[in-house]
Amino acid sequence: MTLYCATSNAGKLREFRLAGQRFGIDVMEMPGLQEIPPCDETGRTFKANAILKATYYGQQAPGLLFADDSGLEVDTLGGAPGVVSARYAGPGASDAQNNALLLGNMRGRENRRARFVCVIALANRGEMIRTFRGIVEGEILDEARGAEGFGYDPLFYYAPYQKSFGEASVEEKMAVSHRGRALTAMFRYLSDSPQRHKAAK
Ligand code: ITT
Repeated sequence: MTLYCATSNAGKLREFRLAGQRFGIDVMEMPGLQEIPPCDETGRTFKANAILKATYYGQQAPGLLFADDSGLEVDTLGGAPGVVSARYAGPGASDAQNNALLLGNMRGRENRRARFVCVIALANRGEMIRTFRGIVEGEILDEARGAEGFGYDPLFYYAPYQKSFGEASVEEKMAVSHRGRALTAMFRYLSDSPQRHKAAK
């Protein structure tokens, strides 16, 4: 079974493909994605933006397509960076710039609680089917640790592993992460629904 995804984030794509392999699902980048003008992510929630992306790109996909909207919520920053996680330090910001801003904003703060949130929206040729949500709780470190993963991973400490997501292998991260949980829910849903399976062929 092939499932298309719409993302321009290479870190996400790597994780999608790995999770798909576990369920025998071939996750492929949507053909022609780079030629389509990017979707305006104007929603105020992860769910709203995931739906915007899945319905927008899905109209041009040859079958089932999903999109992921995700980010980091930090309690002491009132939930920031939240839906603007990708552009926290401004439009086109790099991971390094976003991480530097987060570290600066966290300086001297005692409460380090944070979570990654992921909402995946699944659509069939632009018609919404369902959304799936995953969350993982952690703490913001006061300096980067590790070079694995992407985005805020080196600053996200996951206590059960006693390491940051930047120090965890992609397999370790996906076993517990927001994205791993949301993807598992979607793959289970598809495996349990033979009709959906058919639509994807
Ligand atoms: P697409 O919309 O093309 O999928 P994007 O990176 O712009 O790519 P989002 O708007 O969903 O995607 O922003 C997600 C941002 O949240 C991402 O760029 C990271 O900064 C952060 N993020 C999400 N999941 C993460 C993870 O697993 N590890 C580290 N940072 C993550």
